[in-house]
This record gives sequence, structure tokens and C-alpha cells, in this order.
Amino acid sequence: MPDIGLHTQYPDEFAARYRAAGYWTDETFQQFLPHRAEQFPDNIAVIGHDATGAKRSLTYTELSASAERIAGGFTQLGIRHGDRVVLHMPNIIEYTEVLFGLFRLGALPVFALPAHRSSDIAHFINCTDAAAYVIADSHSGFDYRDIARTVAARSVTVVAGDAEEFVALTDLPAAAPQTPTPVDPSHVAFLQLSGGTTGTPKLIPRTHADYLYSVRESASICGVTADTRMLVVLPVSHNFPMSSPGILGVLHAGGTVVLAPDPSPATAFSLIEQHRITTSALVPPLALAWLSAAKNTTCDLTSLEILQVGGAKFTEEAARRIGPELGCTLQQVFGMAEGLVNYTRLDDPYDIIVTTQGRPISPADEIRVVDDNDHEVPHGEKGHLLTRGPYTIRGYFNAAAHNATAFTHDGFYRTGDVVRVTPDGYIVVEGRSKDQINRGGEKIAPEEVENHLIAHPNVLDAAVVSVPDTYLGERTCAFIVADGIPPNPLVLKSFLRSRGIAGFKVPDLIHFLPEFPATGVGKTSRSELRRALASTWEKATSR
Ligand code: AMP
Ligand code: DBH
Repeated sequence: MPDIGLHTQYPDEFAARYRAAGYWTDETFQQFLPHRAEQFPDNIAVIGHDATGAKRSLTYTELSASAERIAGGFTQLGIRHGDRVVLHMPNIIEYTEVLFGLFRLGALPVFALPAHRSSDIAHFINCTDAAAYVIADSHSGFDYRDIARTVAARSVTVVAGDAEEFVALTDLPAAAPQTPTPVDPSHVAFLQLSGGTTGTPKLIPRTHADYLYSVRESASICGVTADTRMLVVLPVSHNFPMSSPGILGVLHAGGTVVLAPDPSPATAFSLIEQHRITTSALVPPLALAWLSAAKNTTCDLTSLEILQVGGAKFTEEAARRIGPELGCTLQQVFGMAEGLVNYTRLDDPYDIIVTTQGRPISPADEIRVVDDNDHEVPHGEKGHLLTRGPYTIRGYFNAAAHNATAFTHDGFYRTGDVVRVTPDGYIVVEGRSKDQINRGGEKIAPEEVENHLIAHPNVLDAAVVSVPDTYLGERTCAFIVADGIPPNPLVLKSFLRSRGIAGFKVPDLIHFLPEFPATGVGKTSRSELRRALASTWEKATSR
């Protein structure tokens, strides 16, 4: 049983400080929905489609009743308090029902993204020893039951929609109402995913107390009230639409969450008009798509008050277009599933909003900007961002060796971001030092993709690097040294898909080289090699 890492991970002294300051309370995700249902019984909590494609909306009372039913049904299936459950659903109504059902039970969701495929899911199930796997039957032309058939042998699969040989969410065994075993606010509530930098994605254990603090503060910073109507376009499992302030921030305040069935501007704009949407959260490429589509739309977007953009650097040029062209306030969000989230404030001077990525949520967020030797750089200069605070993890789940380098000895998380801090305390993201590619907000660990490429019989060596892209910010290019006859790039891409990796991890470009450049004397470091190849590419394409 991988029990390690599911209990308090913060040193006692810090936990006591965060509690004394009122950041951490006794509130838990188990009580979250019942309390909201008492406060806002008839407010609409969520509007969207279900797995059958039917439109539905649920009041807080109805959502809470569904969650109770699902908690009872999962118990009957043998899922217990503390069990991990991989939640792998698109933005459908059932997502919210299952999420809060698991919270009621005290089971821990593991937040897979809809784009994940069998190899990702097998890893999540194995490394968390998951007791169940919850999916929608199919979505965007992909049949999720196929993943269950290949990877989920040890766990029970529950399906929203047509379950075939699995358990249908609508047929969960009925259970008499029970009082669930209470959860401890300092215990882990769920496992988020990290974009990662290594061969295997890491899992992020977030506690009830730390996450709820970030959700409450985010809701307050973003002006969320019971009148907020948030359109969720990004996959709801992602930390940004989940918590910054995301669906949890809106539901905490008694507002309404509208789930978009697909991310296209056409769908989003018609939902904005129909539901008088007040706020939404986008990654930069989607914000550009909205800007472009807004020029010709006949939809009324005037209800939109705030548009959040984050997940990757938003250029100042694009940032300056949001207000005039979409008629709303831009809020930049620089966050990470490991914790620290920065927001530009709604009433910040315009120049701050368009030129910075915001400032931390909490006065207790500690920020250090350091050089390669961990020495602080003079204020205002560029350096590596390290952070520690009341909602930033102290370690990844079951990853002692990785944690030894991902955190400093005194518990600061090495974000891998290169930043500078303005005299007013705002963070500007200048670049990155981690081995990660940020493809329009989707994070890719080169090493993971390289490992899959090297598994091909005609690939001797592979290095995956980022190349600039006007729309996505970055795209991926795999440089390959072939073993024998170079495989056709299309064949190589379908080979990767057949290995069950998420579509966004499949390289956009594939380039063959007779050999890799020597990147210095002695042992070649992978990251040096990647840097050398990326700069070769830039030189070649800028000519
Ligand atoms: P993850 O750790 O996988 O949750 O990804 C978080 C990372 O996304 C951060 O460490 C940054 O590298 C990147 N990121 C998120 N928001 C922004 C932003 N607004 N500007 C630049 N980079 C961002
Ligand atoms: O990219 C991210 O992971 C992210 C971006 C904005 C995030 O986790 C968040 C806000 O909470």
C-alpha cells in the first residue's frame, strides 16, 4: 500500500503557524457540498451536458443528493475511505457528481486529463494503487472503455454513459444513507498531476486545508459571488479551472458553473450569450482564438466581466487586445498544481495587468529568486523562482529521490521558472530552467517522450526539444538518430499513439540527424543536448 505521503507533509512548526493565522481551517471537501447545499439550496450549481449528450442542470440540493448516492454506490462496490480513484472524464455533469461523491466518501480522486491515454492511466493506477477508474464511455471520437480494457484489470471501472461490460454510473448499487467516516483536514484530499520533467509524471498530494485556503482566497481575489456564472472551457481536472478560482471557487460561493462540451469559440460564445456568463479561464492559444473569433461573432458577449489567462506566458501584445476587443477585464494567472498561484488583481493599474503575471495569493507565500548556486539575486534581476507557503507542497507523492532535488533542504519548491520581481512585487515570467515544454499550457516532459521513441526498433537515440510557435508559444520537435533505415515520421507518430501516450505529447515535428552534436567535453547531459539542438533549429529556421 503506498500509504506514504497521504498524511500531513508540512513540518509541525509551519502547520501551527498556518493554522494560527487562520489560513488553514477545519473545513474539508467532505463537508464542502452539504454545507453549500444548506446555504444555497435552490441556486443552480452546474449546467452542462451529460455523457449521453443530454443537457442538464443541477441545483446545489440536487448535486449534493447525487454525490450522496454515488458515495453510497461506491461504498457498495468496495471503495473505501482513503482509497485512490482515477477520475478520467471530460467536462460533463457527471464529473461534478462523481468528484463530490468521492469527497463524501473520503476517497481520493486522481485527476487525469481527457487527453491522457493508456500509458498515462496505467501509471496513475499503478503508482497510486487505485481501487477504481471512472470514465465517460466516449468523448471527441475516443472510446475510453478501451483504456479500461487494457489497463484497469486490478480496479473496478465505472462508466458514465454506455458501460458495456463495466459498471454503469446510473446502476451503482443503492445503499442506505450513512454518515461517512470523517476526514482530517490536514490529510491529502486528492492527487493532482504535475506536467513533470522526468520519465514518469509525478503526482501532487494536496491536503484539504491547504487547497481550500487557496480556493477561498482565489474566490475573494477574483470577486466570485453567488452571482458568478463561470464558463469552463479547459478540462476541469486541470488545476487552473479546478481551483484558480475554478469550479471549486465558484461552488464555494454559491455561483453557477457552466461546462462547455468543447473548447471552440463558437460553442463558448453561444454559451456566454445564453447563460450570461461573467467569467472564464483560458490558456493563451485559446485566448488568441477568442480574439480572432470575436471579430465576426453575432453573439452577445457583454455579460463577460473577467477573462483569466494563464498556464503559459501571455504576450503583452495579446494581453493589450483583451479589454478593447472582448470588452472585459484581463486577469493574468501564473500558477502551478504544486501550489503557488499569482494573480494580477482586478483593480491593478492597466500596465501591471498587461505586463506581469501577477503576485502571490497569500502574504505567507515566500518567494526567492536565486542564481544557479541558490544565492538570492539582487531584487529585480532574473533568477530561478523558489517558493514555500501555506498551499505549496513539500514533496511529490511517493517520490523520495525526485523530491531530494525538486525541493531545497528547507522545503522550497524549485518551480523551474525563471522570473524577475518588479518593485511592486509582481512576478514576470522570463523563461524556464526545467526540462519541460509548455505547449500552449500543456506541459510535456521530454524524457518521457524520448523513452517512448527509443522503444522503436529503428530509433537509436532521441531528443525532444521545444521550438517556437506563434500560436502555441512552443511546439515539440523530436530529433532522431536512426538505427538502420529511418522510420517514416507518420509511422513514428502512430507508434507513439499505439503506446498509449496523450496526443499532446506526440511530437509536432520529427527531424532525423546522422548523429547528435557533441555538447562539451566528457559526459553529454541530456538537457545540454536539448538546448544545443533547439538553438541549431532556431538558427536554421531564422535564416
Ligand atoms: P504544473 O507544475 O504542471 O502545474 O505547471 C505549472 C507551470 O506552468 C509553471 O511552473 C509555469 O512554468 C507554467 N505557467 C503557468 N502559468 C503561467 C503563466 N501565466 N505564464 C508563464 N508560465 C506559466
Ligand atoms: O499551468 C498551471 O498549472 C496553472 C496555471 C494557472 C495552474 O496550476 C493554476 C493556475 O492553478
